[in-house]
Amino acid sequence: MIIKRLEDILGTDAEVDTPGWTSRRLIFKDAGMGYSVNDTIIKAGATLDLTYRNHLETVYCIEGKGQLTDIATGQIHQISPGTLYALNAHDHHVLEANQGLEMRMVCVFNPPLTGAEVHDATGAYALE
Ligand code: 9YT
Repeated sequence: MIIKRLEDILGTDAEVDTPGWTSRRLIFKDAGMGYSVNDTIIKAGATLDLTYRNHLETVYCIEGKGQLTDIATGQIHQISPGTLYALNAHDHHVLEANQGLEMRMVCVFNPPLTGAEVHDATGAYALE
């Protein structure tokens, strides 16, 4: 059994900070679970243009507000606590956090992240 607390990983290598987001990586590949789990802050006003071509991702919003654009259809979805989106088709999407309000998301990736990934120029993570 693995027990982790967010407070124990803050300030360690498992906390990955970028200009748009900070990802606190709770479960990653080493755990052998077949998926990874992050507690991710999307910074207020951030706009993320993402296509996880190598991963499937499910995202569950627990704090903050923003909007998600499905680039293929142009559909815009409002995201708020209790909203989940699952990128089941490697969907090209743009996530925007409202100005003045960060978002907090629980993010699950399959295959699992190794722990240190940051996005490449296309908004993807490499397949490790
Ligand atoms: C929601 C989203 O994809 N944010 C980018 C960061 C990523 N989810 C991560 O590594 O936690």
